[in-house]
Amino acid sequence: MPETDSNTPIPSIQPEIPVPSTYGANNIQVLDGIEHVRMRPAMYIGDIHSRGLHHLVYEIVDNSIDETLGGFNDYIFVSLNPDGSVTVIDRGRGIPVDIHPEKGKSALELVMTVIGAGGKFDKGAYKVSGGLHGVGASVVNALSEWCEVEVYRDGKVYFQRFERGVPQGDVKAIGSSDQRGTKTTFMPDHLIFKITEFRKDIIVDRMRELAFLNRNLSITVQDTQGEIEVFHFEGGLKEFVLFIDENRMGLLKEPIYIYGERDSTIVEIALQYNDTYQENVFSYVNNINTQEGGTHVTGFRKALTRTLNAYAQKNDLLKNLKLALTGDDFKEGLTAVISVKVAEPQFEGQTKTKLGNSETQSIVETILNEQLSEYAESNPNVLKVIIEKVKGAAMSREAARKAKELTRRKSVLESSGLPGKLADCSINDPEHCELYIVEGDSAGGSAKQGRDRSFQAILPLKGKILNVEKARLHKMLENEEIKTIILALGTSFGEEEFSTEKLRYGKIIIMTDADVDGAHIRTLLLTFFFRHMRALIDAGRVYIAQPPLYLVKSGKEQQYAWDDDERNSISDSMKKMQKGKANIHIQRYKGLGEMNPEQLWSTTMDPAHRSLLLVSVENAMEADHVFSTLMGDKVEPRRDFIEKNARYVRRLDV
Ligand code: 0RA
Repeated sequence: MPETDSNTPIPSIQPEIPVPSTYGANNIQVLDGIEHVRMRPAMYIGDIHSRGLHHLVYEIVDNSIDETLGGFNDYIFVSLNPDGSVTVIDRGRGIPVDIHPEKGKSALELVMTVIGAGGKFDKGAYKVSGGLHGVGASVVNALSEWCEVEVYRDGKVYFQRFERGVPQGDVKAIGSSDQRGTKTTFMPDHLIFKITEFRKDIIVDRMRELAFLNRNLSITVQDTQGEIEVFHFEGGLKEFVLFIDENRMGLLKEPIYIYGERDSTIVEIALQYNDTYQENVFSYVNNINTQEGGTHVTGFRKALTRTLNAYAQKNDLLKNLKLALTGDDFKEGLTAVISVKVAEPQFEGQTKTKLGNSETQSIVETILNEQLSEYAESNPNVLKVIIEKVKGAAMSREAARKAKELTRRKSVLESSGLPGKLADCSINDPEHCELYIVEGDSAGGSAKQGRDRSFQAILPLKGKILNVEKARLHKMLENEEIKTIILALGTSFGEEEFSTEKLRYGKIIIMTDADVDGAHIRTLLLTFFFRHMRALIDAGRVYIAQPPLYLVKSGKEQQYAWDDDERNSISDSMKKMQKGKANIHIQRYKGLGEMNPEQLWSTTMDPAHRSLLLVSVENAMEADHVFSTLMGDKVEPRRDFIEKNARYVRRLDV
């Protein structure tokens, strides 16, 4: 994603919204609301790029999900239409079309035009409302060139059309039908969005997730070619965990599944242990991914640790372990999904994705304690496997502690504490400093000569770093390249010691060759940052450099190209200036080392001309899936993934 400020209001270019002279105060308010959304779309949907665009679909789908949570709907159809619009259909109760006594307008029109009206309607017990969700269909409507709603209700079909949020006539009956439900079609406004093309894979990821989270729901996605995928998982979260661990070896025959209700809170949990060393816990409240966790996750951890610990003690399974187990020991190789449905969720935290309801913690804790101890009593063999895994984690924790002490002492011995290979910059205000992590000594040499040494530091790596997907903590700390990176960053390492505040650079820029090896090294580095320094990615500190792929030369003229299309259009235009007589020479850069220092500076490192890709994680569950596919043990899924995704890879962005 390029660096942009999506909070900038959208000025001018907006077509005037014609206002009939008979409009009263109510309507002026409505129009003010719509105009505000169009002036500051990022306030409502996050940004005006790909993320915000796809958010429009989620917003409409959320309304259908509300109907599902209320028990009124079991089917959602999402179509990416050839003209660029999107259609969402459900079989819920249908948006009411009767006239609101005070406002003198149909409920449908109010839902579609009054910003914030969505939440005021009683849509059932477990409303979706967290993070950016729940801004309502009216926001989607305001940001659409046009939007058409059909309601199937009371034997009739009702219809209303809107343009840039403004109704084009009242709702009217246009036919009869024995169906129930709502059909919304909208065309995202190209005056608002920088990107207006929907990506099927992004939509599919979220629809699959929603289908896992709502076992009674069937979701169909149709793409612009008319191809259809259906998501329906009767096993619910159990199948979700199997999907997450598709590329890992499970230790239990099947995930453990827990379901319980108490005081109108619904708790659903599935968990599995696998043969890796990471923990993957994904949590949801009313179908919203709670990235920052919250009380439901705290309740889960407490109950898991307590129940397993108590069982192990009681059955004398820890006798030859010389250490006491800690909460962390239960995390190694754990994959779990926690989904709660809460009537009045309180969202907190930086991104409003942390559940605050204190009662939810004890509800989750109680239900898990009860059901997991019951499960343990009747499945002693499964418990043996889990406790063995936990003991292994405890012993490796001890080994890691010793290894860490060694690295600490060693870094103290080195006079500056910085790795010898690092060519540091001269200023030391982190905000203005950049660290280039570069593949190989020759590219490192070019980068060192080409850089602006006042604020750019260069760290050349000696080839491939360790694949951290398969390594335990202490193995990682024995790896020279990893140690070098940690020392250069200055952040320290590990759950307790790591701190973004100690980061010595404002930008960490991965700069690798444009070949297969380069892509591999970049993936290894991203795996490391994602698994062990995720906070740096979330803080927007990690970037990928974009060296050009081609140099197109004709006589004295030369231009760089970043992809095949650009290369072709440059060479075409060179031919036309020189009337077809041009002698065009195209050089394909395979390695950074093929560029001289000046070229590397002017194309890739100079802040005035370079373009960097910011690495961000849209969906942690999907990112985990990609990394475990690419870096895990199983070969088949990796081959499938690469074949399926090759067409999305242009400049191999993330
Ligand atoms: C308000 C009230 C009722 C249903 C809905 C909204 C509703 C909204 C959407 C949006 C997409 N699909 C939807 N389905 C239903 C309840 C109406 C009743 O009591 O019959």
